[in-house]
This record gives sequence, C-alpha cells and structure tokens, in this order.
Amino acid sequence: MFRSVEVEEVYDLVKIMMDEIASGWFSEISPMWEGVALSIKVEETLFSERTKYQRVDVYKTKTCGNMLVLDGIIQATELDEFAYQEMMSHLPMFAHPAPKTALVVGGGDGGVLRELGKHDCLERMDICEIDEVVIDVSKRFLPGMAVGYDDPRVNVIVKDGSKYLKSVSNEYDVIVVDSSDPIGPGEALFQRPFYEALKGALKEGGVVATQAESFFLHGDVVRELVHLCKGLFNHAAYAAMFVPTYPGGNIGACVASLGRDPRVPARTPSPEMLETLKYYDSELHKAAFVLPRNGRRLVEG
Ligand code: SPD
Repeated sequence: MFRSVEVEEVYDLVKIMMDEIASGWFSEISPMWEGVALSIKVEETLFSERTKYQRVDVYKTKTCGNMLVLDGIIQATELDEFAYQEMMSHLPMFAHPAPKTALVVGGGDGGVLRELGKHDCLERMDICEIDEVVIDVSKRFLPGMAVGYDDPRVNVIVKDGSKYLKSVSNEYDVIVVDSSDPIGPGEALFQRPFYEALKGALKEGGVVATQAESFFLHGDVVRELVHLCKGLFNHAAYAAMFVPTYPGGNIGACVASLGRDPRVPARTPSPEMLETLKYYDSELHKAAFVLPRNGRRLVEG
C-alpha cells in the first residue's frame, strides 16, 4: 500500500525529529503524510530508547499531557486518547450481542484494555503486544491508560500479533487491532494473510475492529482494507473518528463481522458505564459509519 521505507530513512526522520526536540518542539514527520507535520511543544523528554523493534519516546508536552511516540509517530496523548480508545473498543463490543472473550493486538499502552474492561460480560481479555518496552513505559508514564492492565481478566502475551493469530482458531468474540501505521512493526498487520488469520481466530458471529487510517490522507489504505474485509467477512464498514493529534485530526476503524451488521449496535451502555465515556454512545456508533462523499466513494462499490 505504501512504498517500503528503508531503516536508514527512518533514522534520518528521527534525526530531524531530535533536532526539532532540541528547539522545544516535536514535529511528526513521515513519508505517509509527506510535506505536512503536526508540531507539539515539548517540556521534557521522559523516556527515549531504541528497542529491538522500534524507537520508543515519551514526552511531557505543554498542552497534550504525556505523549507516547513510536518511530517518530504519535500513538497517544493524554489529551485526546479517549476518543480513539473508546471507539476502537466499544464499536466492536457493542456490535456483538454477547461477547465473552476479547483480544487486543498491539495496544501496548493499555487504553483499549481499559475500555474493554468496562464490559462486565467479558470473561477474558488477552493482549498480544510485540514490544514489552511499550507496556513498561506506559505503566510508568501513562498510568491513565495502563490502568487497563490492572483488570484481573487480562492476560498479557508478548509476541508478534501476526504470528500469535496463526496459532489460534475459533477463540475470540471480539478482536481489536490497535496497530501503529503500516511502516515498521505494524506493516504485517495491514496485509491479507493477517486478515485471514484474524477471521480464523474469531468465534462464530465474531467482530473485529482494526486501525484503518484516515480517508483524507490514506485513501488507498482505507479502500484496500475495507474491500479486503468485505471479501472475507459477512459485513465490513469504515467508522470515522476525530482525534486532534493524529494526522489530519482524524482516523478510522474498519469494523468487520462474521455475524450481524456492525453499524447498528446490538446493545447499549448502561447509565453507569455511560458516565465513564467521553466520546462513544449509541447514537455516535451509528453516525460514525456515515461518511462524507469522498470517504463513501472509497469504501463503496
Ligand atoms: N498515526 C498513528 C496511528 C496510531 C494508532 N494506534 C495508536 C495506539 C493507541 N492505543
């Protein structure tokens, strides 16, 4: 979907990013949004390390709280993470009539786990994250997200998600693929073999939500993912969401189901659960799948 990016090119971009940091600003520069960059004022670098898989940075920012950055790309800020984590979790969970088991692929910050944990019907939540360092730094610097790990129903698997999925079948009611972009460790999570494995890991009637990028900036990714899922699942649709610190201020989820149409919620949040939500509700569930004409053209047909 994208031209492949050499490791040296990522190093060059990280070097530019480090120069920016020296000036007090983080700029998110990537070939995925060439010529455009969001800049965020940084007060302090809290963590910086090259792991076996990627560069991991955590910054204390002036306006967005603490911010997790992988290979120079913003993954979550304390300011607006709730929008993405709620939608990625509750769209598939409420699309399923009675989910008992859930898997998160990626999502090492724990925010999706935090949201899944609000569903009392879940008996087990597995998380398969490739990079243990992401889990550790989230527990240290992003406690509001990593609180998701405190739930006794959580089982942590440190492994490549694409390999793990090939080893399970008929196991999960809901799977959330909370990946980074299709450059680096996230690349395999945007390819057909991964989607076939996802389907195999689902139980009858299962629902998946996968990080599906922005239809303004990544129309080719959105088109290919939705069409791939339409061919594999009974239903597949793209839901849009506002996240100010993601490129273009928006991102989407591809929600695909082996059972009923996921665009219509099968259940609604209790009044107690609704109190904990800042973005998702049943009206927004339906509305998120209604796209402007440019987005609709990509996913229809
Ligand atoms: N362009 C960045 C997309 C990142 C999506 N994953 C974020 C992880 C938050 N839990």
